[in-house]
Amino acid sequence: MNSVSRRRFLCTAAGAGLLAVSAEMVGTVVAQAAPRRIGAGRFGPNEDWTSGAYYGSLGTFFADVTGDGRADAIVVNFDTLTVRRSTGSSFSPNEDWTGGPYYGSRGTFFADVTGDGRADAIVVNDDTVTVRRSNGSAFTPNEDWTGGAYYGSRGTFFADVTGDGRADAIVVNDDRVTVRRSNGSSFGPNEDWTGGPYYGSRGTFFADVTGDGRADAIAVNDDTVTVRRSTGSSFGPNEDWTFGAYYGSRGTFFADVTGDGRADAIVVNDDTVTVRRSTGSSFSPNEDWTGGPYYGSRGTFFADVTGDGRADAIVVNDDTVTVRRSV
Ligand SMILES: [Ca+2]
Ligand SMILES: [Ca+2]
Ligand SMILES: [Ca+2]
Ligand SMILES: [Ca+2]
Repeated sequence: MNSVSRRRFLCTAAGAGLLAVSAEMVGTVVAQAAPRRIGAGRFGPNEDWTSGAYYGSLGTFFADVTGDGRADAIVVNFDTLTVRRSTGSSFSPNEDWTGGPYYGSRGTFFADVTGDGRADAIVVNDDTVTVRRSNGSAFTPNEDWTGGAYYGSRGTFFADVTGDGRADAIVVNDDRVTVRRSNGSSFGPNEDWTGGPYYGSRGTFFADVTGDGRADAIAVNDDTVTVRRSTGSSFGPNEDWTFGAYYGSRGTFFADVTGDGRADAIVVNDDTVTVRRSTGSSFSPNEDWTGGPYYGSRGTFFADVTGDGRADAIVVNDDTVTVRRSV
């Protein structure tokens, strides 16, 4: 290690709060993780990623089912479930991942409940929650993960609220938010994480806005957006993160578009897409990221399809799927 890189490491270590580092310790550092590059703060030009229609009658989803860090494009139809892998600059040809119907009467979801880095396919039915694990090229046979009914009157969600890398099962009801932790092969017993009602009139979301690896609970109401941080075993007190109304007529989303590990708040309106960055304790002022209308007739999504750590903006229309990269 030359003196330049050594100085850089010492500087980084001091910045991280490690004040005394011996030369010997420095010498043992073989490689440091490259710092994430923070984006310029906009979505780039339109790119056609499918060159033709691609959407599902039961839903279109973007999640990394292959485990390479790039979100893939998934469509759910009555007869089967199809994946098109992200190459980083387009979606490759159709692959049948279930060889037959797979969807839930109360919803179909994609999240990594096993913790291997590949999003698994989850269906919620009236009587149970079923998981089919991703093996990287297909979804494996049905596994019953709840042994009984589990869904919320105000929504059912899958997000890692405990920070162990496995998405947990969350239901929102009128009186509370309940979590069942993933142990990698099933969901554990019910835990009350709010001790009372918590939901938003315009939507309830679970995303890691603080950057500690645990998804936090977010409620979007007419007058403001509130956050309750995950402590790993409950959601903490209410915090006002916008001090005023913030929601989109075409949707409100939480995804890390800047690449700092904290999910940002995104609203889609008829005229533009607006981002408010997470500071870790609030959402900062409005930024126009598209300079004009950008939404899909069949849905608008934010997911990292390029694999650089920043969520991109995806619109699904009748004729094609368009991506605008976070740049
Ligand atoms: Ca992928
Ligand atoms: Ca998995
Ligand atoms: Ca968090
Ligand atoms: Ca961010």
